[in-house]
Amino acid sequence: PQVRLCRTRRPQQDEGSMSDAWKRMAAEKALEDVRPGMKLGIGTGSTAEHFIRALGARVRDGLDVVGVPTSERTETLARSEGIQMTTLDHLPSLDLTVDGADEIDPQMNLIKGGGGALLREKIVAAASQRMVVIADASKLVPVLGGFPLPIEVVPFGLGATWRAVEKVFADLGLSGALSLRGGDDHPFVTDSGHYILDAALTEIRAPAALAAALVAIPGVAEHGLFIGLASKAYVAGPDGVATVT
Ligand code: ABF
Repeated sequence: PQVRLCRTRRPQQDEGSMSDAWKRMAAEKALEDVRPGMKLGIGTGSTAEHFIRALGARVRDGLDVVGVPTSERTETLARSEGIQMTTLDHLPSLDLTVDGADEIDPQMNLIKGGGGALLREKIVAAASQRMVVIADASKLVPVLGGFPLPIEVVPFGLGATWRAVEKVFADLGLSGALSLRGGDDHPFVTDSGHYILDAALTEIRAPAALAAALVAIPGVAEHGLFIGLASKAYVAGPDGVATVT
């Protein structure tokens, strides 16, 4: 990937809010990719929420776009911002999806799903001609896996799916603990009624092989490895917003 730095103003806030200021800078940069009449996939998470607010301001100034949300909370925020929203049933093909990420590697493979919306995020990204990632610089990593990999699973047969996932890790020489997000008593439930297993793997050296093995497990609805889906990333840090292509 090529990195182009375009220097913009540096955030003046204290260290604690720098990351949020960078997220906002990356989100606002992505508005440059939005054209009138576009059909947009709209991501989930705090960076995506900056994008939704910035897009809402443009819409109220007359920009004509229609969005498809990647989560119910994104839909609620986007509608409150005045953005026209629809579904993939009405618009099965989108021009552009703008979404955040938990990790971005040098090949622009991603880990997503820390926010629990990975299944809808992947469906929407896959229905889009282009996916642009927006992130602060902490999300750039040399190798994926420092962030626990989210795996969205069907509640039925959880024990068997859990064991099958562990077998995939063992077969691929990966070690790391699996945990049910939210815990046994109050598992986190996704917008699609699934659970999430978080896999603390440390390093994923062959993300494509792992992705293929995980989706072959019947109880796995999706996983948070996004391979070959993103075409560009705006990554903001102390030196401004870098464009990664
Ligand atoms: C979504 O939000 C997720 O795929 C990812 O897990 C998360 C990124 O969070 P944030 O933008 O809040 O850092 O994009």
